[in-house]
Amino acid sequence: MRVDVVSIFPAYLDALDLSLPGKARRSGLLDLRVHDLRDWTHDRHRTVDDAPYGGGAGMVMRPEPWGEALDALATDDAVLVVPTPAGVPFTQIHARALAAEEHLVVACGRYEGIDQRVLDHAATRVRVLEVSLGDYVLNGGEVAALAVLEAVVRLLPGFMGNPDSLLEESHESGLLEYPVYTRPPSWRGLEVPEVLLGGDHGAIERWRHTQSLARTAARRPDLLPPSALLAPATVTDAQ
Ligand code: 6GU
Repeated sequence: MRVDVVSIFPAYLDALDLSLPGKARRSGLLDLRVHDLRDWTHDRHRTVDDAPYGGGAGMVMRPEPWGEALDALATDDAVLVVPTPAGVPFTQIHARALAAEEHLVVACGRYEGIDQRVLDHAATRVRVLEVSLGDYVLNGGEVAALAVLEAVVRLLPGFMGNPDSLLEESHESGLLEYPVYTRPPSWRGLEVPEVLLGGDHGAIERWRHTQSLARTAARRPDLLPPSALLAPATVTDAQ
């Protein structure tokens, strides 16, 4: 997969050299390039922002550098990903869809956002996806781009050592993950649940499913399927 990231703080994206995405880059699974938006400015001060038409606080990113950057980077087959608190909530569904693409361009905005015409113009030519990480405000798209790219890259075929571990985690099943334990069996007076110490794999699977339902009901009832809402006794039993 080819990924181009455009930012006025390209050093934010240095973290992609670490850990698992770094491994994917070195192995050739991921061709990631980070670009400085100011390379597409032409004035002495390399200006990227200006005051908003209509007034109001903050600054807006000017369309010209963004237009030139996207002309240069976003080939017609690319998906343009724009992290913004005004986007649709980014989910595992998006991560899976993006992992199947050949080419992503990630446009990291700062200030109050990018002039809307940049996105409108890009949308005449490429698929545009404006995504938000959640209901809070970051100073710019860079940290969100790191999160989106990590979620996508770990799904690339051949990325995970053991692909089975992808199937069992939170959000792949539609429920939150059950609690996990390792040795020792007793620690600071706290015991590993008995069922996990026996070898009854059916009982373990049922216990884990019940725990997942209980956790999801307590923390994210919005994720529960309607069928789970009709069986509250199962959820209560698990706590
Ligand atoms: Cl994607 N961008 C910014 N700037 N803030 C956010 C966000 C994205 N998601 C949540 N807050």
